[in-house]
Amino acid sequence: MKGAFLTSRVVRKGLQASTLQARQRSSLPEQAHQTASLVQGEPNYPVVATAIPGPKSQELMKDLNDIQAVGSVQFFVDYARSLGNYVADVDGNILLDVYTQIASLPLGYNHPRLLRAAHSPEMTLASVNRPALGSFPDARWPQKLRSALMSVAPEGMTNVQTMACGSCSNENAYKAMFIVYRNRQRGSEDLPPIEDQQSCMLNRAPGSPSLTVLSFEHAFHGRTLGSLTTTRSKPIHKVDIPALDWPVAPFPMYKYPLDQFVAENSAEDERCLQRAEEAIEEYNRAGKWVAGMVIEPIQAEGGDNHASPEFFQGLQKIARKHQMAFMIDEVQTGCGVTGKMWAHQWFGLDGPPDIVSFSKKMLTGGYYHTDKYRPNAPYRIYNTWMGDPAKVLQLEEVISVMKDDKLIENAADVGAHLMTGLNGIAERRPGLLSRIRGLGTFVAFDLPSGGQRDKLMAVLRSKGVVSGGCGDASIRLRPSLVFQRQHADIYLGALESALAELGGD
Ligand code: PSZ
Repeated sequence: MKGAFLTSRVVRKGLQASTLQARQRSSLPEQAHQTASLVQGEPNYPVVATAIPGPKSQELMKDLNDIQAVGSVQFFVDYARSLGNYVADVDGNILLDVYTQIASLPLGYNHPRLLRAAHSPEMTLASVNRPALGSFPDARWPQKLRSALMSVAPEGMTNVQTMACGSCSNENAYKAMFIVYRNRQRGSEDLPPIEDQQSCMLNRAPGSPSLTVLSFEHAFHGRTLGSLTTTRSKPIHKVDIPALDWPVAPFPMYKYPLDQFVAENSAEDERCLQRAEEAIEEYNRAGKWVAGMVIEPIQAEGGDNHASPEFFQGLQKIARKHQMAFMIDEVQTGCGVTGKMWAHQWFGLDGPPDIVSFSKKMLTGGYYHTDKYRPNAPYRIYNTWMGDPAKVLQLEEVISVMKDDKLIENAADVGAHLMTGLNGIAERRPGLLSRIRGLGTFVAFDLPSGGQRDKLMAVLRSKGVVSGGCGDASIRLRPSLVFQRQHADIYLGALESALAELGGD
């Protein structure tokens, strides 16, 4: 408890200083009406004291550069002074964070309930004694899985496997697909015959079969070798890295506003469904059997591309018809941000998907699956840690805060507020913002060019807002679940003034 007190005192002390600076330096109007912040003591608005990255960040970049590549580092963070929706940097800037560590902070920074949970005796034990979960779990592990992960499992998904990160969750889920597919092809759940066991040691068929996974254009499923084959968002992720010959289908690209292009967008769904089925049939004919398909409910890294419930229902039917797994990657869309715990719950699917992977805001990686995808022998899906109980303890607290503070309802409400605000800006500044799209706070919009998008993000940062880009010319919002209307208003104000600076060029 002493530790908890110290940590929160550090956070409070930092914020007192920041509030003073805010009075002196903020160029943004103070919000007249604030609803009570979901994270007590949070700053009221951003403070920009230096260029970003500031001199201290630049110094640290030089230091780090001696040891590793720093090309992707934006600035160095002062985690002790960050709170709620505000990230503090080492140069005294306090920034409204609508990107939140690549969409991975469920409750913002230093949430008091997470700080308290961090000092519980069971968290201390879990942190000091990290188990090899597949072999030596703690007595409370089944109950912890139930109270954290299974309490929010998608309907009908009876199993969960924890993993370390999003990429390795997907990677292992693909393995589960292949095991089930081969068992079905052989018509047996027994261990594979000796011929298979010998040939797999040479990476040859039949033991190493040419099974495949269908993924979609613009998809992002991770960067490890198998998951990277299914990633198709940007060349920089893939170039020079060997990839497997696996099928691809187009993801629908809709015309906006959606209500004006109903017929065109529905034809686009049909086209993509047809192409998906053609790709599956083509690969099956060539003996590169398609064991499953993987898809994001909303493509995130690839440009925040949304598709209709009908499209996903159609895919589920195709997967059933071809006896392959239907897997949804909820690494970025999960944990309540879309206004439902899982984004695919918007789609009215006919029963559960076969596999749903998660990570980011869920704090632990992993995947839910139906009974059918349980491996038929020990050690087929396995590694040293297979997740981390400390992260599951944190998640238990996150889920409890989500319920107490109605954070999923909050995401739906703030998301609607954001969409109204963005549409208003688009009307006032025609030709600048387009394709405004979102579910809950999972919101994005486009600029006329990638160059203007990058410039807008830089201007936003100079006004104290950290945002993220995706796709060719999109800006996306990925705030945490404690992002409220007052934060949305600050964001919208900063956006409008940044757009005025950009002008019409
Ligand atoms: O550049 C990167 O490596 C990034 S930027 C954002 C992500 C990765 N997202 C990770 C991600 C995801 O959005 C989806 C839908 N599926 C899988 C992943 C991979 O998760 P990690 O990064 O935990 O391996």
